[in-house]
Amino acid sequence: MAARPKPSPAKKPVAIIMGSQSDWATMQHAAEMLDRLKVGYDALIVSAHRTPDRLYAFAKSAHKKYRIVIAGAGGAAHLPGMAAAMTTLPVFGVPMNVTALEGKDSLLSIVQMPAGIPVGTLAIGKPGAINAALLAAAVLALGDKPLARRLAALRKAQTAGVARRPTTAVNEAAGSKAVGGRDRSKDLHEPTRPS
Ligand code: RP5
Repeated sequence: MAARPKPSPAKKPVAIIMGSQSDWATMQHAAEMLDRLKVGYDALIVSAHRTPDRLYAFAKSAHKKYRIVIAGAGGAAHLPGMAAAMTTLPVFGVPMNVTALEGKDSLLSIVQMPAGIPVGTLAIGKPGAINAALLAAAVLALGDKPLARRLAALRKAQTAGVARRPTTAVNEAAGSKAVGGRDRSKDLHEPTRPS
């Protein structure tokens, strides 16, 4: 197994990998959060089942380019665990809500790793994708003070955006809000597409 790299300000410290193009609708929320925090990333389709050689090549060399891997997968969802088996980088797994079992299958598959090969498992779907990005940023912020300040500012803005009382208008617009009580959709940069 490859050794972990020395901490360095990599331009794209995060790899967002996903099992299928169909996962991008969910995983783009991780990309958007990283954009908001000005954290660089690559978004790649790497399927444990359909492109196992691509997964092997990615995971074996991931430490040379990245510091954190975010892996989204649905169904049998072997991607996060198999990536974690081949790298000592932190791997955060995001279960996709794409199957008849509504992501519960992916959640159980990703979370039930054997002792010795950890995958930090997030919530199913969009909340998990957003939180995987926030968690990745939090880890990177341990050695990056400007990023730590951006993360703290985002939390502060999120708190400030929560109204004390509900209103009809807020409830109707809730679907367009990513986190907190303010519609930030216009703040977002268009994420790099994986295909
Ligand atoms: C998994 O199978 C992927 O991560 C995706 O969530 C799921 C379905 O893939 P598609 O059939 O939509 O390509 O490997």
